[in-house]
Amino acid sequence: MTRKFIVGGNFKLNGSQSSLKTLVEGLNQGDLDSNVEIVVSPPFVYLDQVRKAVRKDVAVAGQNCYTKSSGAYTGEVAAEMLKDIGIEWVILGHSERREIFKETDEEIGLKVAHALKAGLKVMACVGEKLEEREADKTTDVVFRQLAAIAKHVSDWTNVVVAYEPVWAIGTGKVATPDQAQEVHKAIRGWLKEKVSAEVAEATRIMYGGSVNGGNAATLAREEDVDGFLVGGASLKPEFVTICNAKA
Ligand code: G2H
Repeated sequence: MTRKFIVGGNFKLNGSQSSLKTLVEGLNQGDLDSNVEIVVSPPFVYLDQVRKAVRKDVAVAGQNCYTKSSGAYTGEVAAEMLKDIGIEWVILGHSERREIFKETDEEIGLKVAHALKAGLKVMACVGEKLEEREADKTTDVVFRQLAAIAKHVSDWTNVVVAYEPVWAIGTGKVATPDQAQEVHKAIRGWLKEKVSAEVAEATRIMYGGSVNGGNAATLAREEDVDGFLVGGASLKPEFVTICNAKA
């Protein structure tokens, strides 16, 4: 089975109307590999602007959403609202949400459940911290995070797993291709054991953490690396190089 390569641009808390206009124009003019699925994720307030302006073969993702559809939850955004404005994807469980905003495994599982129910596709993020890797706990942590997500998923068609080692995020310290492959293979093994061989074979596992135009092609050669979730470099022209890394 061939898994379609997927590249996400997670703009995080960056951008303005004017800078995103320029960025989208760059993408629209870029020579993008048509065999790659591309998704960009600007901050909420720019989702509509980006969705309307970006080429139709590039999808748009929210960077988060809540576990409820509506109500007295000041400051939150519902999956249904993202759907309502034509957004197809959402990133959930990013380590910045886990660390800075104290989202728990349980809460992330509930968010995944709700987003899928609302009809969004989900990039579900997992990844270990440096001290956890050094204590040889990488797979313990990643499997624990995966289990909390998998508990709420009955159909994996609309789920992509993003493995993002926290020590590699925004640090310039990218995982080596071997390090990435080792964990991606372990994740696929976990899916095979805990879900099914079919789901393990079909589910895409993206790598995230300091991916750039210089290291993407080498990482993309690894058997179980099915794409990238890109932060800093997605705001730069080299994002096009990363999208084409598999070509
Ligand atoms: C990891 C990644 C994007 P960066 O968070 O999700 O960010 O590429 O800046 O390390």
